[in-house]
Amino acid sequence: MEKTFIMVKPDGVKRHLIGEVVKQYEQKGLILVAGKLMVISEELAKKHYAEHVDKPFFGELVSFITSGPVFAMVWQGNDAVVIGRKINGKTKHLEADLASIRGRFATNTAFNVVHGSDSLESAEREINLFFDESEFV
Ligand code: RTP
Ligand code: MG
Repeated sequence: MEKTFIMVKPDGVKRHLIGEVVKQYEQKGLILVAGKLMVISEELAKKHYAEHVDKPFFGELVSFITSGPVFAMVWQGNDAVVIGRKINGKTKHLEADLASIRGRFATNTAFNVVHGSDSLESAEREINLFFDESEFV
């Protein structure tokens, strides 16, 4: 069984979309094994987005993701990583399928409501960054 790290970003929390995101994952049949509301520190944000450190939008990305509470989750199931990417939709809001979370709710590439791990390796890294063993149910 795979695990993936999914997060409702500050814009999604402000727009009251936690329930909508959780519902999509529950209805698809993935199992929630950890979850918490938290504010990300600058240190954690820089580690989480380390792959983007050289991108022109890195500074904005770190200030956005630390700007308010996020809802961090770990979902488990067959092919959880790929399913998570499909449920969330493509990064660029104009390319996101209209049935996906970003397709339905995002009107901007930067403020795109949700995060999802892009590979099994990323999922393991991100889960370890955000959760302790003791937080899994
Ligand atoms: P995520 O990591 O949030 O699930 O998104 P992703 O894999 O689909 O996209 P990624 O390339 O990892 O980009 C991370 C986040 O950076 C913001 N972004 N802004 N201004 C821009 O051109 C731009 N491009 C990306 C988005 O918030 C994206 O989700
Ligand atoms: Mg990514």
